[in-house]
Amino acid sequence: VKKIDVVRKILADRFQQSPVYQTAEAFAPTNIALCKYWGKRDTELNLPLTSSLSVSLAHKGALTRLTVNDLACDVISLNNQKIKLSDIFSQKLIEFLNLFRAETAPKFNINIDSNIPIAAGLASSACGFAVLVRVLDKLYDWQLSLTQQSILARLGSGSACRSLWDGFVEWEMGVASDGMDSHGQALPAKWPELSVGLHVIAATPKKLSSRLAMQQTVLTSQLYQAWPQQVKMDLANLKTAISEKDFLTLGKTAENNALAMHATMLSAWPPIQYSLPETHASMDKVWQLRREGLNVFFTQDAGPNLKLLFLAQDLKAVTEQFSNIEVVMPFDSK
Ligand code: 2P0
Repeated sequence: VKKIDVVRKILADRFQQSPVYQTAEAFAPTNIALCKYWGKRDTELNLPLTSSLSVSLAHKGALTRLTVNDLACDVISLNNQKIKLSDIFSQKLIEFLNLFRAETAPKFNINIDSNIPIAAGLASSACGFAVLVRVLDKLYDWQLSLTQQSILARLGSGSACRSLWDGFVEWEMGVASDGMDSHGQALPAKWPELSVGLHVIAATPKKLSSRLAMQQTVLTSQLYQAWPQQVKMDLANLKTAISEKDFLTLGKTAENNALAMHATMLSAWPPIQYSLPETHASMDKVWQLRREGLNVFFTQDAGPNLKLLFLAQDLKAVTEQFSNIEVVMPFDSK
C-alpha cells in the first residue's frame, strides 16, 4: 500500500480537488512520548511495531499558514526566514503536500512559525505534519474527522498522528495493512499539576534521523526483541498511573521506557547514541535529586535533550536546580 492510496481512500471524491479558500491557518502542538514509538512494521506508511502514548505540549508547537500563490513553485518560510527548496526540510514538506494536489495544481506560500527548536529531538516533525493536515483540511474544506486527520498526519511522520489532540494521546498500532486502524486517540484524563521542563542541551540538528535510527535498531539490535514486551507493560502502567494520578508510577515508567529505548539503540550496530556528556550529567543530577527526595524524572527522545517530568508543587525546587529549563504545563489552558 502506498501513501497516495491512503490519501485517495480517505478523501474519496474530494481527492485532488481545488482549494476552496485562498488561504488558511492552523496550529498543532508538539507531543512528548511517555511510552515511545520506536520501530516500524511498514516504512512507507509509518506503521509502528508497537503502540505508544504521549502528552501534547499545549502552546508549544507550530502555527502554519498556506496561501495559494500564482508562481511555478512553493515558497517556504520558517520563522520568517526563507528556506531553500533544495533543503531536505522543504523536500519532505513538498513531497507531503504533493500527496494532496495534482501536478498542475497551484503552488503555495507556506509560512511556518515554530516555537520549538527544529530537529533537536523536540518532536518538530510531529507538530509539523499534524499542522499541515489541519491547515489543508481548512484550505480544502474537507471537514475530516480528527481520526482521519491523524491517519494522514502519520504518513508525514509517525509521531505526528499524536499531535491532533491536546493532553494525553494513545497511538494504537493497529493491524491493518493500509493503516486505517493505526491512529491517535485522546485519553480523557486531565492532570493540571503535571509539568514538563524542556531541558535543551544542544539545539543543533541531529546527525542521524530517527527514521534511520529506528530501522537500524530493528534490524540489528538483539535487545529490540524485548521492546514490544516492555511497551505493553509500560502502556498499561502509564494508563493506570494517569487515571489514578499516581505521579511516581508515571515518572518511573516514562523514564525507564526512554532509557530502555536508548539501550536498544546502543546495542544496535553500528551503535547509535544521541546523548552528549551533558545529557549524562543531567541524568545523574536527576537521580541524585530523587535520592534526596525530589520527585523529578526525565524522558529523552532522538536527541541529547531531556524533558523533565514533575508536579507543579515542585516547580521551585526543580527550577532552582535546572535554571535554564522552559516549563510547560500540558493541561494549562492559558
Ligand atoms: C516518539 N520518536 O514516540 C519517538 C521517540 C523519537 C523517539 O517518534 O520516521 O519523526 O517520521 O515516523 O515520528 C520520532 O520519529 O519518525 C519519534 P518517522 P518520527 O516520539
